[in-house]
Amino acid sequence: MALPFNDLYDVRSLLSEEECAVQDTVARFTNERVLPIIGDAFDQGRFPKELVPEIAELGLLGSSLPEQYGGHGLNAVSYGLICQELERGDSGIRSFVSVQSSLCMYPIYAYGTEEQRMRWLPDMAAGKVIGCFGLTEPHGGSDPANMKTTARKDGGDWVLNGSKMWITNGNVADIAIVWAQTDDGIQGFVVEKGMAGFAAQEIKHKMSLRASVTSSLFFDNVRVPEANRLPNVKGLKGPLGCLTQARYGITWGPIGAAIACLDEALNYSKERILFERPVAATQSAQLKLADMARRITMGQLLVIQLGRLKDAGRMVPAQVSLAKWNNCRMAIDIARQCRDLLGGAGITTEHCAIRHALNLESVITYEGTETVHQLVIGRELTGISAF
Ligand code: TGC
Ligand code: FAD
Repeated sequence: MALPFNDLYDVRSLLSEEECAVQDTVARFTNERVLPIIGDAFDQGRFPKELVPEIAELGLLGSSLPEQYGGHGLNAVSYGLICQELERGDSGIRSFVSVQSSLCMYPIYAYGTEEQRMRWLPDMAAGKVIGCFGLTEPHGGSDPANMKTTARKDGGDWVLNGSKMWITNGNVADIAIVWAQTDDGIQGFVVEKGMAGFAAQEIKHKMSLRASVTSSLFFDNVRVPEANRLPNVKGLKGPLGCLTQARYGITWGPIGAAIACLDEALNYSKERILFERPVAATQSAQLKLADMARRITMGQLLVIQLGRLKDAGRMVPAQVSLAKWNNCRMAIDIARQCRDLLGGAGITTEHCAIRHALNLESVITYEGTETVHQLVIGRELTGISAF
């Protein structure tokens, strides 16, 4: 019997029953609810917000958190599988879940008070409150230590000034987790929509992540009460700790995108007859397809081990960097090659390859560019920081 094209090494057999059930549930959601609409949403530059209640209903928002906060206590491998199956649909849908779960619910859970957890997390898990995460600033996202947004203590409040750029969910968010420089180092604040002086402006003309909202945020003397400061972390390790959670999910996501592209290219090249034989019967097409399957398989083995390390409490950020770098590079190369195998047909969003290839331009850039992750590994090996 032929091996399944999307699991040559039977990685599925390494999953528990619960992990398989999570994967199957999200796969069904992607097949039935995402794939039928996502090409049009991408064309129209529209985030399909109508999917949010169903995503929440399936328990995909903050899925790793304990139940009293609306989560389901899922393990890291299950969270990875959620990201993979969603990104098989579209990176924008996975992005929405990554930001809500890893970049917004996680810091409230990890750095917030019990009161703050109860105030926001259950509604966020239910999709009633949407979050965004403001770290990147216009003058240079790779170097967040050079942060210009400030928060100044004024009586019982904090006053925020500055701006953030490239913020996923910015214009659909009810709250923003905003990182700002204080006299006591970088701190996190929950800024609420409607607070005077706080504005979001959607970034237009994107050729990537078109089914996702990306915004600039502006803070002009925004008065934020002390009750909205996340008190349990100070310094860059606060936002970087959130990035480790989100980057972990992103190590899995692009595998889904790559599988979707390979699936499409396999079907197309078996049916496309040129020079009196299917394109799939040529050696050069088979070399390309075999190489894609090889790289997907390596990516799958990388993340299952990464997930097991995370679940054992042994994962370190450099391991996440290696997998983020490897799997984003693997997926964008595969998406581009699949686009090529489809010829002219590959340039329209009737097929998924070009949409995934364009989306992956963002995925390989956000959450640390490929270069940043390469330099993290370089520092790990040499002990010398080359940033
Ligand atoms: P360094 O100054 O050495 O360290 C500062 C403190 O942070 C700790 N730390 C980490 N903690 C947790 N996770 C990590 N990955 C961490 N990396 C460092 C570190 O131990 C130290 O702690 P302490 O206690 O000693 O103070 O910082 P560094 O030299 O390691 O950082 C340099 C660099 C370039 C790696 C870092 O600045 C970086 O990662 N830059 C890239 C910025 C980035 O990724 N931005 C992403 C913005 S969010 C986003 O893109 C969302 S997209 C979402 C979507 O739509 O899916
Ligand atoms: P820069 O940091 O200016 O980098 C420019 C180039 O310089 C890159 O090629 C980079 O690799 C290279 N470079 C950087 N440092 C070095 C070095 N030391 N040596 C050699 N080369 C180097 N941010 C958020 O805070 N929240 C979000 O929700 C969010 N969502 C995003 C959604 C999208 C669609 C996109 C595109 C970005 C999003 N970002 C978000 C921002 C993202 O994290 C940044 O774009 C990213 O960190 C890179 O920052 P930059 O764009 O300012 O590029």
